[in-house]
Amino acid sequence: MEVEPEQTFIMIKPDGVQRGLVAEIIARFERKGFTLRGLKLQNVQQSFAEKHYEDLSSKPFFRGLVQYIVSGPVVAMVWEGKGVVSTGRTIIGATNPAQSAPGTIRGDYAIDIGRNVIHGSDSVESAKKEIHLWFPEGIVQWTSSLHSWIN
Ligand code: FUP
Repeated sequence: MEVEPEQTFIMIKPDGVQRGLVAEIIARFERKGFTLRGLKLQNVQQSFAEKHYEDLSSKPFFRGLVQYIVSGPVVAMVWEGKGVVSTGRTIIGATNPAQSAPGTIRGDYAIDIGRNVIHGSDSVESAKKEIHLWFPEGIVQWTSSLHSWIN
């Protein structure tokens, strides 16, 4: 039986885009061995940001979080590979940059929980939901002819 490859949704938030961290972040996922499956730069409508973060709608920081996400373009991506949801979260680092380890993206590039550069799905289930929300058009299908040894 063929197992569906694991995918995660990664978003470079407006501060990551405006600080010129896009290439650096993509490089970290590529070098780890994950495969890029979807990529787009886009502005986010308020209602869309509210939908993306709907699980946090009762939190006191929700309004500020939505304002931050709509403040400039974000880079929305789908990455694929073994354990990519969990390993992606490890690469990203803890939510609060004060607690993110050096060597992680937030540990290296952020100091404020409200400007923490990047989002990554927290489970396989939420990854599916987020990929469907952000890429309703679907993603490019391709098979690497070079790196079959990776997976
Ligand atoms: P994460 O999965 O690491 O993005 O963390 P959460 O889903 O718990 O939070 C989503 C976003 O809300 C975080 F990226 C930053 C923001 N947030 C705050 O601004 N203040 C908080 O106290 C907690 C989260």
